[in-house]
Amino acid sequence: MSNPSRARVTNLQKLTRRSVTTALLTGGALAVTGCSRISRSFFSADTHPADYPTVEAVRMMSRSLEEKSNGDLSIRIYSGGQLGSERDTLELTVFGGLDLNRVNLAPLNAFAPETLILSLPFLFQSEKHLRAVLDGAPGQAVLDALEPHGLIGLCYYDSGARSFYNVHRPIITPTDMRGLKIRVQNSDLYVSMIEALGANATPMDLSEVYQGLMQRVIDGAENNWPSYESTRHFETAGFYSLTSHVMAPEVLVMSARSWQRLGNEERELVRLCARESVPFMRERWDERVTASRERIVAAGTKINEVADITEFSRLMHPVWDRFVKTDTQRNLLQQIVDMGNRIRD
Ligand code: GTR
Repeated sequence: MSNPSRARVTNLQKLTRRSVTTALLTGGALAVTGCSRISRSFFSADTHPADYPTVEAVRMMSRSLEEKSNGDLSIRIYSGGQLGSERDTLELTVFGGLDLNRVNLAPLNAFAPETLILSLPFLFQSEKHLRAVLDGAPGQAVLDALEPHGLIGLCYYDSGARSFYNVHRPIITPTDMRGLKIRVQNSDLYVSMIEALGANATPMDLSEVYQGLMQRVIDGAENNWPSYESTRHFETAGFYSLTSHVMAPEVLVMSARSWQRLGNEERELVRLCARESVPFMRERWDERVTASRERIVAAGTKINEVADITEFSRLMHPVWDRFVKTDTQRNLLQQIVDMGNRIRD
């Protein structure tokens, strides 16, 4: 069977990639309308397919931008990883070759240390805790921390909880992880989390994972229900073990270069429409988690609870100290932990 993600990177798409960059560099996304108003179509990337909640949310954002700007502003989405991996498209975004990008926080970990905080294992006590943090001051502080790196953080989207899956066996205790080669996103934090459990971490782009599992280059990976389903990894890696070790969110960013080209009113509109797409996305996300889980169960995937989640948490916890180094990070972390305690009490 062919790898569905990889098959998507065709010559046509390489061409698309080139033409998007060329179009933007030559001002191709700008068009003068009949009454000499400038209309602008932002170019946006997503690794997920067109029916994934993150893509649907940006599509919804485009509709409300168009409506509120009387047709002057809109978004053209390149979904399904057409423009490359998250790491590549982020570079393009910083450089101004792409206006918008929906990515996970993981590829930002290397250059914005504040993003590491929201990616720490076993940080959030519940979805309620996560959403309160993202909607509150700590969430905003992490979005603001992206600006010096050439990105404007617009909003977060849900990503649920990530759990391990593999081709061999159910992971019931951390000992079951020993020796497994687990694909991770390109982030040192993720590498450390896997090593803390005695497994071997292999950083790899998402588009290569299906083939990697098929050819046993890797034994497993980790992700949420919708990604495990939409990438069809469940077809080869048939054991999904509910560790729920990370709840790092998705983020929608705009290139600071594109941002600088906007007037104040346009900026406000972009921020407003991004904010408005969040509750829509959460609704779509919750539905998608249920639908994905049903599809995975129906396919005969072996799903298991772990014996004692505190064992996983205890082993992974030392990575907090390794990656939380600055006062700003410590401050953020403290706020998040305090919020969790308040919500629980
Ligand atoms: C998904 C996430 C993507 C990407 C992917 C991965 O859950 O939505 O942005 O981070 O995981 O594992 O590469």
